[in-house]
Amino acid sequence: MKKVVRKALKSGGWVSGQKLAHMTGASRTAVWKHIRSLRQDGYEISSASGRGYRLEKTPDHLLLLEIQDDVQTRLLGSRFVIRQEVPSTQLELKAMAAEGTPEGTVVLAEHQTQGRGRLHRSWSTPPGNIAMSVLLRPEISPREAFGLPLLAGVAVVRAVQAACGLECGLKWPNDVVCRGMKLGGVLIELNVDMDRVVDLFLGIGLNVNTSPSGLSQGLPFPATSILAQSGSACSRVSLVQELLVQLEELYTTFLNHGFEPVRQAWKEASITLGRQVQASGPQGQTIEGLAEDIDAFGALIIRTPAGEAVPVTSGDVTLRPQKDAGGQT
Ligand code: BTX
Repeated sequence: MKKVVRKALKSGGWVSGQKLAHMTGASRTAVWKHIRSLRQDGYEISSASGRGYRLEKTPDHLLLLEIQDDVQTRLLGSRFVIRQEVPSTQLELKAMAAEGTPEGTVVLAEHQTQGRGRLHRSWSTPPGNIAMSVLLRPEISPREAFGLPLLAGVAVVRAVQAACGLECGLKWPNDVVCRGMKLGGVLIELNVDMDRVVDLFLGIGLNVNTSPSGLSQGLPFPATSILAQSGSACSRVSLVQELLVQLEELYTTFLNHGFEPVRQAWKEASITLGRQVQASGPQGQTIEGLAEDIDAFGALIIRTPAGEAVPVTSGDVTLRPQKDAGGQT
């Protein structure tokens, strides 16, 4: 019933208490209780005698009702769990997977106390961020799963563009970068059995409505947020919904047609290819050269000055400054 009241108010304008009572089949006292509960959730609702109620503002909280309501996906979001604070949404989802939660389960948290990055690094989650983990169970080998972080990076770039109107790009493998600063990142962790993936935990961290001063200081790579870049807040609910749509579309393509279409999409979103880069090689050696391509599994191919094409499969790359410093770095 609360959902009906919220939907009626979201359609805009004044809605009388009598009409809401009629729509919900409840008493006007019950309607008033739902209004009070919505206000407690952060909805700003005006009331005026003779006119009824009017929704003034939807909160920027990750509310289950809001996210579930218009979500346009079939698989992703089969179950939503939204927490105020967890150590890490990845750890939360892993515990749920061990208990048999279905594929497509999404865990979101307003705050993480031990947010995880790649290579045992940490990820900070200041207020206004998105911290989300999604459970997938693709029938693939761990080697094929190598392409999934790149796939997720493309989904983030597309969703940020569609929901917030902001252009960003991908630094290999999956740093989401806007004007040379890190906007978000992707972490994939696997449970594997006999060379097959059993559970794939896809984590996305994204700085959305975080004020620039709220972003952690002293990071080796400058950080930014959608708010800082576009100058206006972006609805995290819409962004989460769009992220799930983009992820599901790319994931379906990947399952049906393999990595190649995703590879092409990643190349379009890349700010790495065509740049002089430095990376760590398989034996820990430093590789410098031109970021030429990504291969059929997503490894970065660096063409060294000696003309050798070296595939890089892990670690980070550093982009060398461009001669004309005007573009994205
Ligand atoms: P990464 O290893 O590429 O990036 C981690 C590095 O990024 C850190 O060492 C730090 O320098 C920097 N950093 C930390 N926090 C931020 C931030 N908020 N904005 C910009 N830079 C930052 C990227 O790892 C993968 C991040 C995945 C995070 C998600 S959140 C939901 C899920 N749960 C969880 O614990 N991790 C994932």
